[in-house]
Amino acid sequence: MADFNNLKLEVEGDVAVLSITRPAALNALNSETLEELDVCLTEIEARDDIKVLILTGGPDKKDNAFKSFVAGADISEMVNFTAPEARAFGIKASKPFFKLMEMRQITIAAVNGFALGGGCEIAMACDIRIASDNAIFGQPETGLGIIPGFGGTQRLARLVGMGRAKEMIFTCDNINAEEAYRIGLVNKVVSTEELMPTAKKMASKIASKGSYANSVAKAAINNGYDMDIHNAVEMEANLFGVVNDTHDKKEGMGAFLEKRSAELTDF
Ligand code: CO8
Repeated sequence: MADFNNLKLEVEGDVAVLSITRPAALNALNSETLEELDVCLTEIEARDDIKVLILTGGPDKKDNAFKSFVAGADISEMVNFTAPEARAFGIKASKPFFKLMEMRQITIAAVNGFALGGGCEIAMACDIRIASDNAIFGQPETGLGIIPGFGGTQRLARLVGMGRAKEMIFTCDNINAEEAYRIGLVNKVVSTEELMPTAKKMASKIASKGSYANSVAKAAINNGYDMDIHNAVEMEANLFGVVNDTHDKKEGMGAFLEKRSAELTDF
């Protein structure tokens, strides 16, 4: 793996934990971090040994406590952007963001503090979100005279519905983890201490299932979301055909019928 200034990757069995580590700026996303994320996620996707990826925020500079997931895009970098530079920055971000959404590994955001602006947006690009009870979500962009530009105007409405997305974006009000759970922005809320154990437990459970089947199910969910239901179900039938021609299908069903545990290996 390449060396990174703003990322830390730890692999335990078939689960990887990727931490964004810019303690001087509460893990805010600058160009370098976005470029590193793109390289790192590309490398992870090529690895057969990593089945599930957990994305989280590294510790704060002051007391080494976990205070921020990602406090947004880097305001000090964006402040002097021209329109073409801002557009290029958005496109630079869209590559790793789409990778999190579309890579064959299942992605879990373990949100351990501030998830503001680009931080809320990168969490939303992941398949699943688990929050610690001190997490804070928000889209403060219009208060800065900009709009959410890392997919927030699109992904937030898809996750929580248009009314709540508009309220969060227009008021810039932050919401706590319980409210994020209530509106469907996060899947689960746990104590700070339980955050990583819970994320790792869910990751291990996912990794124990058919990894190829999970990656095909992920593609089916993503691709079908914006299709009309007839085309979407036809696309699902086509992918169902594909997963019927695998080792894991024979092994998974064979093991059930023979009353033994399955050895699922396709990815
Ligand atoms: N960018 C740059 N630096 C930051 C950011 C950020 N987003 N957030 C925090 N920092 C820095 C602070 O400047 C400070 O640096 P220093 O110690 O050198 O003064 C350090 O991190 C610690 O921050 P604070 O002292 O402010 O910590 P507090 O605990 O007092 O406050 C907050 C924490 C509430 C999170 C506060 O830091 C804050 O409000 N941060 C900004 C949050 C924000 O507005 N985020 C949205 C940014 S805009 C965005 O994300 C747009 C995404 C789409 C872009 C599309 C482009 C095409």
